[in-house]
Amino acid sequence: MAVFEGNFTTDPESLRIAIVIGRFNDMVTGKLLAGCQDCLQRHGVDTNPQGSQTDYFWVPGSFEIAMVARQVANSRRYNAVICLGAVIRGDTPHFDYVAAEAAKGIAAASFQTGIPVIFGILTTDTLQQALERAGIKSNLGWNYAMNALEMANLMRSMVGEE
Ligand code: INI
Repeated sequence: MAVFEGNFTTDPESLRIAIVIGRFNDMVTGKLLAGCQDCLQRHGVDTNPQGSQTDYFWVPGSFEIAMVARQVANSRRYNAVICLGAVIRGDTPHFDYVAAEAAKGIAAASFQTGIPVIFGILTTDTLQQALERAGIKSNLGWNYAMNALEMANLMRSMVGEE
C-alpha cells in the first residue's frame, strides 16, 4: 500500500502550466495573476510567456473561462490549468449566473479531461473584499499556484499518470 500526495518541488522545470484569466474586473484578476506568477517562479517554473513552460489565455470574463480551460486541458499539453477570475456581486442576479456557470464549468473541465483545473475565481460581495484577496491583505493567486503545483505533482506520482 502507499500514500500518494503531491509536493511542490519535484522537477519544476518539466512542468507545463496554462493560466486562463478573465479580463472582467482586471484590477483584481491582474493582481491574482501577479501572485500566481510570483509563486510559480519561486518554485522553479519559468513564467515568461516567451518561454516553454507557461501559456496564458485571456478571455472576456469568468463566464468564458471554463470553455477555454476545457479546450486547453483537452490538448494534453499541460500538467495543470489555473483559472483566474473575479465575480463581484452587483444589484442584479447576474452575479449568481456567472459564478455558478464558472464553478460548474471548471469542475466539468477537470472531470472530463483528468487534468487538474484549479478554481481561482474570487466570488465576493464587494470590490474591497476582492482586492483584499488579491494583494491588499493576502494574494490568493499565490495559493492557486500552490494548488496547481501540488495537483500536477500528485498526478505525476500516480500510476497511469495523465
Ligand atoms: N464577469 C466576471 O468575470 N466578473 C463579474 O463580476 C461579471 N459581472 O458581474 O457581470 C462578469 N460578467 C461578464 C461575463 O463573465 C461574460 O464575459 C459576459 O456575460 C459575456 O458572456
